[in-house]
Amino acid sequence: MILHGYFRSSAAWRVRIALHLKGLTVEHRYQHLRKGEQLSPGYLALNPQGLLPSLVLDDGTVLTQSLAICEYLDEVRLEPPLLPGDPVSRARVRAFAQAIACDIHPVQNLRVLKALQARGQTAEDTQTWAAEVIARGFDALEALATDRTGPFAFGDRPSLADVFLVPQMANARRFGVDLRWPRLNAIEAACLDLSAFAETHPDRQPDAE
Ligand SMILES: N[C@@H](CCC(=O)N[C@@H](CS)C(=O)NCC(=O)O)C(=O)O
Repeated sequence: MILHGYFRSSAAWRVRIALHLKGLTVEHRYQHLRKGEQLSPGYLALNPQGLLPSLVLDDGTVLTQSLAICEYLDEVRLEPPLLPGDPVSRARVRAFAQAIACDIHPVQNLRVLKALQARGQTAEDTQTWAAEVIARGFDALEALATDRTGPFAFGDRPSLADVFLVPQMANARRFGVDLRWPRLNAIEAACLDLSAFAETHPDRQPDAE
């Protein structure tokens, strides 16, 4: 398989973590977001959204959207599971991951910040707004993570909730958010003790700048 990513893409980092947890190795190809390589004709032919990540399967099938990719990996490689067994817990883990993927992360996207700046917002305004969205989202995540029975967001092993949270916390730092959420901080620390999270960290990627 081939993973198209970029060291700083938090959506690509989610997939790197899931692959590592599943013990799967892939070839990595890099699209430099600041140089606009995600919008090159070659990449758009793979992913018409022009977003990272994309995962190309061995038969050439292209999968897009990090949540869909992570769930695909969870379905084809059952161990260790990234979703709990019972339906209510599964829904809660998915809700946590989707709060990040659908509600918190999208507004820090390069194209969104650029579009706002093209409409007259200063870089400082857009950064401040992005940081506010993250902080409001993290208030909710801290409240959603109340029934922890282990070191991770939901239980004693990492789930999709953790896979999505850790990259978002790195984004929060980049946007200058003061990380004042004790449960989220404890979850992140537990995750970063695992090689699946530590070795896939943006700073440790070959394309890191
Ligand atoms: N919902 C998508 C979001 C993907 C996404 O926003 N990727 C960012 C990098 S983290 C990107 O490619 N941005 C390029 C751009 O804004 O042009 C997913 O989860 O895969």
